[in-house]
Amino acid sequence: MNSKRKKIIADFTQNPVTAQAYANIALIKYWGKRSVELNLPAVGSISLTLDALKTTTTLQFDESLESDTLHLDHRNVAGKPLERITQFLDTAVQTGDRPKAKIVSSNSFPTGAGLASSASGFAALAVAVNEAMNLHLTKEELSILARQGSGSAARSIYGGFAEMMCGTSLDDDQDDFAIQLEDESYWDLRLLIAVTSTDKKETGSTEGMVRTAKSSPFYTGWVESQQADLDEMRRAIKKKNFAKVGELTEHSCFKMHGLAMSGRPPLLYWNGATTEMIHTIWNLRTKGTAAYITMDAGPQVKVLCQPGNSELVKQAMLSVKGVKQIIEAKPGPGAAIVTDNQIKVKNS
Ligand code: 2P0
Repeated sequence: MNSKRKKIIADFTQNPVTAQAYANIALIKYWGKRSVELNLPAVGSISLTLDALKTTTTLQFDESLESDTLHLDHRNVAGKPLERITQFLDTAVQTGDRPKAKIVSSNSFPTGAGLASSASGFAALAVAVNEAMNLHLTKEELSILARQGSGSAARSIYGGFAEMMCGTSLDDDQDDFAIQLEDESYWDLRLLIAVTSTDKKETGSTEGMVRTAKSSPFYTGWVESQQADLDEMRRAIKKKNFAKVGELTEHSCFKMHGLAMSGRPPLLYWNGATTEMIHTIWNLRTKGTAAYITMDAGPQVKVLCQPGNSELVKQAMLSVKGVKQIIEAKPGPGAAIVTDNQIKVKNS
């Protein structure tokens, strides 16, 4: 064990540490990796953190444990999800020779159905392990750590609008961190989420990204056109130009899904209700209501609108057959430690 590792292990607390983090919606999507091994994105992305999609995670290192344990949404979980967490903790602490951990986590929304539970999950875990192991990571370092768990998690370190930067190295991830563009109080917007299925998706994002990069003839165009979308979105957010933010959000979403559909075999994350919802929202827009669609690696439809239109948009969304639930979200806060029912925000 080298001296740094010794110090890290010597500093840890066996007390439980609780963190909260919120999922985010990518307005400019991340899809594709330049290194699968290091989980390095092929493109940058811009997101909005959402207050209604919360993960609460309690982490407790315990020298008497023989292996890590995971209790997720009131169930013991083993296999791949637990292996992913063990690997994440080993990376965070920089050694597998560490006290094992008990992790109890719950989501305020369906897990694994394209609602970005891995984003809030790994952001919460990054903040919790930082506290429990006294790693003293800055926000940018926390985002690098969260990214090693899941690419989108890097953005959930921050509240409001965040941008994930994309480096160029294939063996170094120091340029692949997220930054905050604007905090959660900057712009009062609504994101309405129509849950059209709570089934686990058949093809996860990682597998989907790898397949697309390997087999889509459009992949190079996707990567090359991303910078212009990022630049335009940053400007539109700065000007609070809602129509522009909405138009760019839809464009990035359909470009990503078109890309996924063009892989071999094709990847289609939508169901019937997803498609029906697209037409419903576009129809609403032709009648003068500014509302814009986005979707991730699942059949749920997310609609961006302004607060004054949210009730009207919600009613239109509820009229679509197959919609099980509408979740209404506002811009949410960044990941933080919870102490005595209070959120402790560390400035770094
Ligand atoms: C995003 N998605 O930007 C894109 C849009 C889904 C569609 O990031 O492989 O779970 O763990 O880095 O973060 C979902 O993928 O992928 C995702 P990994 P992640 O939000």
